[in-house]
Amino acid sequence: MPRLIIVSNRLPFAVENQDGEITVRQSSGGLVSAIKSYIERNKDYQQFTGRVWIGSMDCTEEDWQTAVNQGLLPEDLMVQPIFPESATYANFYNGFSNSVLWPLFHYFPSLVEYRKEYFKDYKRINQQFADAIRQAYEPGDVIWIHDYQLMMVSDMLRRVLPDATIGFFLHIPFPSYEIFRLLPREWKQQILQGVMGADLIGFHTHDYGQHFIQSVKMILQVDSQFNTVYYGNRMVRIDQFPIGIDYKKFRDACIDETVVGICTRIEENFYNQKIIFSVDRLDYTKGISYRLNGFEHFLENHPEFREKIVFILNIVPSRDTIYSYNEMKKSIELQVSTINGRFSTLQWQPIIYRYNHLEFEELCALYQAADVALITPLRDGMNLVAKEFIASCIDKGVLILSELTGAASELNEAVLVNPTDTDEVANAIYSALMMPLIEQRSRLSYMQRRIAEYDVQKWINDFMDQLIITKKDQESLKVNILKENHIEQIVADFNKANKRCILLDYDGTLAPYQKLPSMAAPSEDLIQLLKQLTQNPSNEIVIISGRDINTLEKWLGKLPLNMIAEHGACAKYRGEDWKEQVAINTEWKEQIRPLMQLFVDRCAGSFIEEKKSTLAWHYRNTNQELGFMRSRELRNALLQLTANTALQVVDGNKVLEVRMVGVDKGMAAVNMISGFEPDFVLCIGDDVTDEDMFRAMRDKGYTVKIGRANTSAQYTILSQKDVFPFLQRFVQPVEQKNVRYS
Ligand code: GDG
Repeated sequence: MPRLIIVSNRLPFAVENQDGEITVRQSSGGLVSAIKSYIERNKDYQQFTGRVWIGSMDCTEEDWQTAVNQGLLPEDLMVQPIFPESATYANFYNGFSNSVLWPLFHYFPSLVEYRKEYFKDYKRINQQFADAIRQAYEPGDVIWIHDYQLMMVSDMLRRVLPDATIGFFLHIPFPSYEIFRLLPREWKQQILQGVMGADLIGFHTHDYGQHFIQSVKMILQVDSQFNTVYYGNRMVRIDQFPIGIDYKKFRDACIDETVVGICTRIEENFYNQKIIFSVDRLDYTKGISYRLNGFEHFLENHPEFREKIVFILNIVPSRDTIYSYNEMKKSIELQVSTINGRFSTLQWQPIIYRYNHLEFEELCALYQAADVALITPLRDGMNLVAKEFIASCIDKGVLILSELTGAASELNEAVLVNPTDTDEVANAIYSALMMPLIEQRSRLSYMQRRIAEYDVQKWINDFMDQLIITKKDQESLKVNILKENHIEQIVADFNKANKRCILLDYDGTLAPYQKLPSMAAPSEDLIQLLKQLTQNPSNEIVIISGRDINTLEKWLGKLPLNMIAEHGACAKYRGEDWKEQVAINTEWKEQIRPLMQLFVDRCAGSFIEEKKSTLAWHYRNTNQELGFMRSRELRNALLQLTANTALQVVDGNKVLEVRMVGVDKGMAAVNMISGFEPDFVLCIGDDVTDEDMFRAMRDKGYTVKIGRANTSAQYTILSQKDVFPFLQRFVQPVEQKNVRYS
């Protein structure tokens, strides 16, 4: 049975040395809270035989060893510390992680410090993590890497452990492509490549996942289907897993003696006053200054509430070695004292401000005592405090929550606000204070049910289940490279057969792609090969292409071939005339052509190819990045335009093609071969449009895909160059076989 290797920047506790006395302190924070409760609750859980937690330690190796020797470390998991060199770590942590990724991913691009040494050391520390994981790794282990500090570890590991099961979870938002693309080219490419080393990539919300997929498509130029990205020879899944809390722990705290005791004291202290509460790490993303503005505005608008409310604002020290965080702390403190100075009376002060870490019991007591939780970050991946508050409410409590948190998408019954809108925040405080108890309870019960249902156990189990499923799906999608023994079998079957049918796509299969479609005329060698194949009357060779009739006639018309043009719209049997296979309606072209023309104008080098039944926009010959970007835009526009019509948008190899539904290579191939009754079928193709043919032919014969990509074909040939030698294996003297002429 496998072990679970959890990897996070920090281990879930700190080792401190005070005058030679070593102590171990639990750390707080969303990630740590979640995984610690999972481990506590799953002591006997049988899915994994063991748990290893790898993370960095901010202490000397000697102090660590002392803590180990004194038995101060948790027994329920193996911990493997990493001791990074301090200057490198500072560039990695304060630098790249917290002065580049953190501000950018939280939509504060102006705070980003683009310094090369930060990126260099980010990579270095990520490599140190990858090396440590590799050392700890045993075959079969499941590796789960967490958060923005370790975005390059998955790929570094994948290079040395190609078959490992790796999951990655991002705890902060993934920003929209327009924000992410601000990173220098090399950084953004390597970060995305880094994350794509994982098998399953998890985000808190659907939006973050979509943003990530969009960036991967634009920057790494790969394609996706729903939540699946095909990257190199691997299938990577992207999904949403909104992190939950340990609901039971917070419910149990509601009846815990110590907690109830503290709660009672708070309530007595603020007798006759409503309590508004907030707790946040010190961070600009938490929007504390806007929150204070909103509160001040509320006090201005509602003098009747003076002396009747108190706002307990608890800020937890964080990243205080970063200069800007210290400046922010000073500015918050100034704002608090300005508001207090302005509204306090001899017996009342509106804001109780604290800058400290709370014990768990005190935190729970404050959640319970609060009438209103005011949680208004400018951005937050999820925000666990909101969920913890809801879980702690017994018979009262209103949550005012920023709509810019991940939690807002689950907690619809909260009073949702835009944190920068001072009026809205002030009004929300007023309506929360005035909300009838019955409404409070009704809203709470909806939210509590949801949080209880998808708690931290569910979150982790869900992620693990999806990771295992992804791994299995990858296995079933692995391409099956056509090897010599397969070729021998295929050739043997060919030789045994009385009637053989070989269906061949043209571009990318028989001929390599060229800058312009008109440049892909067949070489003399190819003509000779086709001639030889067609010499044997037992062979029916079918060229099945998206090309128009004229081009196929011009290039191949003199050979005794069967041909299918325009993906099946027209067909011609050997020696006969071309026939339209479906009634072709072309009125739709008038709607589509102007849109495609717009993209021709906007993307130099792209052009429209008009065939009888289809319109295609080619972008092979454009600037790679621009062409890809425009192709995504055009694809979206075409999909919108053709929604609920009989038209289909085919996303081919550097081409977007619009055609009528029902015209595809699958149907065309079936129709064509039905007349031949072959006892041997081989079809070869490279493009998305050939997939229809592969699906239709899979149970009729051999199917071969050119190029490494996800396919329904049975076999894969990696390079177009290898098609020619493969086809030569089917050339044989006519009299060698027991030929039956048709
Ligand atoms: C990141 C993302 C995402 C806080 N102060 C004290 C204390 N805490 C505990 C809370 C809560 C956790 O720390 C904070 O979680 P958040 O979710 O609010 O924020 P981050 O730490 O920034 O977490 C965030 C999270 O990862 C999980 O994916 O939600 O968006 O930024 O559990 O209770 N606990 C104690 N004393 C404190 O003073 N005991």
